[in-house]
Amino acid sequence: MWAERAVWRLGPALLAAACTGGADKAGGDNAAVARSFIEPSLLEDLDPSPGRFAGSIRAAAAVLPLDGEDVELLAYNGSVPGPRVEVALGDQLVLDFENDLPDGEDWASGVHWHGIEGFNAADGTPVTEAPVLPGEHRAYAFTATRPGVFWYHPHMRGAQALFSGLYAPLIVADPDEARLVDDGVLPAARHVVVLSDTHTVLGRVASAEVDNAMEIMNGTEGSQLLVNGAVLPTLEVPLDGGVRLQLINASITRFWRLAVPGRSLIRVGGEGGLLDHARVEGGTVTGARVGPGGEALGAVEVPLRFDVGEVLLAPGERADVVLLTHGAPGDELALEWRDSARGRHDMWMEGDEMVMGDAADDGTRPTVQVAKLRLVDTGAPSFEIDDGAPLLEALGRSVPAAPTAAGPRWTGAEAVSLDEQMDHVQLADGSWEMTTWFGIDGESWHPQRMGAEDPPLAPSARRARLGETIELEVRNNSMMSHPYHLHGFSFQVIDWTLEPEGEADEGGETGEEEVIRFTADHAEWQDTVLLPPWSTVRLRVPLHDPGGRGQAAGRWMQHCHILQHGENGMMSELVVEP
Ligand SMILES: [Cu+2]
Repeated sequence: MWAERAVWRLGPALLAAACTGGADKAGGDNAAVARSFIEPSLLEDLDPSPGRFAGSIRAAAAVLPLDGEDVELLAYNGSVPGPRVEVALGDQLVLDFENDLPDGEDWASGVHWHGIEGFNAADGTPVTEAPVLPGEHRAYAFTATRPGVFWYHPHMRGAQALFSGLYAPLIVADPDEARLVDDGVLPAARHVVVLSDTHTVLGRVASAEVDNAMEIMNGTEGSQLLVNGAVLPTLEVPLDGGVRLQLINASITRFWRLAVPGRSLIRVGGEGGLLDHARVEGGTVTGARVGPGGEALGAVEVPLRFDVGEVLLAPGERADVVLLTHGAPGDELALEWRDSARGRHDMWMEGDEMVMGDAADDGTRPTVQVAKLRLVDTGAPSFEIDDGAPLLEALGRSVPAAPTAAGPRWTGAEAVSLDEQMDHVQLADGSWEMTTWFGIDGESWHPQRMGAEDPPLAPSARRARLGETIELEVRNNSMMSHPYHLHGFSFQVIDWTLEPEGEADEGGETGEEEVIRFTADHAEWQDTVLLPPWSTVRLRVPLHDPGGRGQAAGRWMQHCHILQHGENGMMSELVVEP
């Protein structure tokens, strides 16, 4: 089903000119001089008291070296990525954000703390606060209530802001991490690795705010693939040990399928902290065929869109992985970006009819080396880890399974539906114009576009109460992959359902054909989940209030993290009542 070339019939031919304008800004061969690996600098803690962290973050234009030239970027505290915030579980943070972005360029901003739970007033979106205008500042206060790899970025004009450099890591350490390192369960060497892309022309970042319907549909991918803001940096890693890489996909559109030839990236954690066991993922997954009446029809192996030992991160997703570094001093390992089919669209003629479907090179574009890992003898103790190695289990702990639903069940016909449409319309002068449309539950909504201080509620908003656990299905009602992100609350995936005939019955009822169901084989908290075309994911979302004072009540956004999709309407809200 993954290889099926679905098409969308658009009717009579368009002018050829309307068909050009793919979203890939250029080749992307990363043919640059290797630079040394620069880790995002640690944000200084201005509060000496234990359990509290106070920091200052300033967004401003900055001219920084990128790929051999000086480029005008936007940066937090003068660097891309911005400074990394590292705290312990339970720490209380106060982060003062100063907007020093260029005045007169519509850079109203704010900071969204991606993955942080339960502090609505600090969520940094157009439905939780008035924009921070250039010259203004705002303090965000929240508590780090879950360990994991998080990040922060603007939620206003996000596509252009992130393409220009505004993103940074936020790491919340598990209280037992030091012990796991001491016990040789995790390697001592750890690096934060922010993955992004951009496209610069004559020292300036290209626009990601385009009106080309095809580029809006596909999203903008930059030609320069950046690892911690650099093209092809070199990272020194300890010989015969392991290195832990905390990966964050901060790209506005690009999917990062990462590989190290000859080695496995072994996942030890991600968006919600460490796992019970280490996992080597990729390859195929076993699903259960289910007939229209719910009857079991046997097992089936389904290929994933990344191979064994690789990691696939859609925009907004994170992973915590370990790479073994056995070898000889001076050996270099390559970190590679590989393409992964995501339903990137193209248009072509069939007879006299214009059709749209997966681009011919969707998932097969050339591999790009994005970083080098040089083995250095540091005297570090040798280290081993393999698939299934106990992590939290080595401590007698485990990730608790999410409680079963004691609240709304939005499943089946009630599922949250991610919708997209591309069309061409004939104008009064007889010419044709392409249009794109994105929505949730059939409603296109984006609060910033309304220009209001207090944006009206999304027509597709869902309501629930604090303390309830929602059972929520999210359905990808399209032939393109979309990463779904929920603000404010972590969820666990219960199962996925694929509709192999999804393309054939577009607009038809679900439940009429055979489907393939995959049940999650481990418990894990996350806030972003990738939905392949014509698939449904079932989530459990406990609406807890970690601050304990009703601070988790409020308007929380849910949206596609391909930022142009979200900003063009694939966005909604979850309203949590106290
Ligand atoms: Cu999307």
